[in-house]
Amino acid sequence: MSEEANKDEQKKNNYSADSIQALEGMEHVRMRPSMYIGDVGVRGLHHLVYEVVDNSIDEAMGGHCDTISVAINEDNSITVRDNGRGIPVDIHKKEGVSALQVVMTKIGAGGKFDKDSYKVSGGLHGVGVSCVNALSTHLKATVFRNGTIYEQEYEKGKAQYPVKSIGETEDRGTEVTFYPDDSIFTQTTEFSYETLSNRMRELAYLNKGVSITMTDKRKKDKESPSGFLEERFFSEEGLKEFIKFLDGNREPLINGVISMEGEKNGIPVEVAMVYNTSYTENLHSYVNNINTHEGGTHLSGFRRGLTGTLKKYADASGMLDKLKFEIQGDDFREGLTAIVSVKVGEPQFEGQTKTKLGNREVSSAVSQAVSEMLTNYLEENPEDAKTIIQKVVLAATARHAATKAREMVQRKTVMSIGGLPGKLSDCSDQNPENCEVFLVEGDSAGGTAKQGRDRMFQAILPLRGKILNVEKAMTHKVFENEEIKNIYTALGVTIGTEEDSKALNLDKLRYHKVVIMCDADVDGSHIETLILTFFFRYMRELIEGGHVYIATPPLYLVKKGQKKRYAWNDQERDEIAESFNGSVGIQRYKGLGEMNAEQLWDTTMNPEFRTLRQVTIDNATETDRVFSMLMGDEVPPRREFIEKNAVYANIDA
Ligand code: 0RA
Repeated sequence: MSEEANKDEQKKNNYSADSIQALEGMEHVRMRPSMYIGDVGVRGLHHLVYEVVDNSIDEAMGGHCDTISVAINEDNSITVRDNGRGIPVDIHKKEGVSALQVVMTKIGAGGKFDKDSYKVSGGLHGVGVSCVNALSTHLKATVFRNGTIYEQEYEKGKAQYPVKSIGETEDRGTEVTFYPDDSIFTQTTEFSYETLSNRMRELAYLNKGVSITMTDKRKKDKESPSGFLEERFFSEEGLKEFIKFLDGNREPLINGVISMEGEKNGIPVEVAMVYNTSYTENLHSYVNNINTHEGGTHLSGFRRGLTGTLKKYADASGMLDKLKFEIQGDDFREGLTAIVSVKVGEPQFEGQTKTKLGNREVSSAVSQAVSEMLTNYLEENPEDAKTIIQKVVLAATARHAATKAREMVQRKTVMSIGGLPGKLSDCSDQNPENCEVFLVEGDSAGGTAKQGRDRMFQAILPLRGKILNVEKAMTHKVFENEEIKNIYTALGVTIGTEEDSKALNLDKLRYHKVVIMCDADVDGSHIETLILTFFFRYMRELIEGGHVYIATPPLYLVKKGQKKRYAWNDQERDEIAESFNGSVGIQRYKGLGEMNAEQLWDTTMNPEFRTLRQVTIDNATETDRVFSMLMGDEVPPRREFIEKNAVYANIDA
């Protein structure tokens, strides 16, 4: 064999060996999708879109692209387009096929062959667009590059033909259209416009100067330029604007936004913060555009920088001279809303949900950045500085008073046995994994639930009327509240770990399901929101652990003679009535109290027939904004929200 032919033979062998490897990679993604995208539920489905968009964001961060569009098409497929350089289509030396095909079909290939690319973005799992391809029944990639339009299509990740040119163009960029595989995403393949647009808004704030348009072609809108439901997100000032959007429903304590943007020790750091008149602390942190729920070194760097700088300023001001106790870190963060965003080349993610940044070097970078930013601001705005320190002193004083209340909550839970709240009807099973507790609105419904339950594994905790609105209450009031104390004690959770004085300790959680059960009316949903607000602000780990559920009692009982069926909405009611043909009796349940124990068990509590809605936090930043709007002081935005969502409020009309 000639040398040339030998080389060719070798190349062919290599090529097939590599493509077998690639295939195995794709097969593995399809066999174990959760390993790559977290889960195959609603969250994983939307993750596919983020993965594709992240590639375009990378291109934008490298300065090659400023416009991205994302569309949910009429057939529920997704199209993402950018005006970047376009994925290269020339033959990849090592792989023997086009670079486009490598990017689309090789797990973990990403943009790695382009060493200069400024690649710090990438999804939570950083798995790349090839994973999306593997999990799609069909995907089409179109590249606009060198004056030519190139195209390649794939099925379940397999290329259907080599890259071909299909025409000429003056555009530049990449377009990807994909159809999620319903044999993988068995729960649903329907995309939520709201979920996607919330994420696109967030990305626009985190990457200023990039225009991101989100379109829903399933919904017509005569007023928008495209004729479809559409929003364009664009931020000139980045985090500075993001924080105004986030905190817009709270009353500002000072007028200014304190912000900085720059590089520290080679790490790009962006910080923005405001103080408001509330008592809650709202810290949001991002690494490479990913929300780091569990915090990490960047957040601890922020806290350290903040505490150090404010303490120094306060000491020098003499405003602390009369204070009889130490100011703590927490005191500096009451009424603080802040966003910290860093870009890290090789992020190490730790923690239960892999959303905690571990890189040591980031801590001092952020801490230094914050010190400089804050020192400047305090010097230039002495009035604001005074207002902030006064608020801190107030917080410290209140906290001092609250410590007792908090300790009570802690001590009680620690000696939990015998210390359970009198109102709790506990279950007999001792294994928390099997157990559930129903938080029930009102004593009378509580009584019915107690009769109807399976006492082996179901406990009942009745709550008196409306629980405290924690969004408006000072921390010590929260810990002094009887109903809230009962919740802590009944659940067996404690506050404070070695690392974080506010963290929730779930080691002794007594029930793995905590079910909120309220009337299916306006009052009921208000109480439900109050309880959720409490969980979100004070027991977020409980939600994140997947322990919080909402029960769904029926709205109607349709009867004809001996025949009886329940309905959960108007449509169901009408369908049942029709199937019973003839005159039927319809009972509208206004509250849980109208059901007897057996009915409540059959419809709402029996695991075999009930529907529990699990509470999840899809986007913590947006959830924070919504709670501050629903439960805060400002009335107009709340009214607007309720009017927009009047379908729910109308149930009783
Ligand atoms: C690597 C190299 C080059 C472009 C890209 C990746 C790229 C990837 C994606 C994914 C979505 N949109 C994208 N846009 C660009 C180009 C290198 C060059 O032209 O020199």
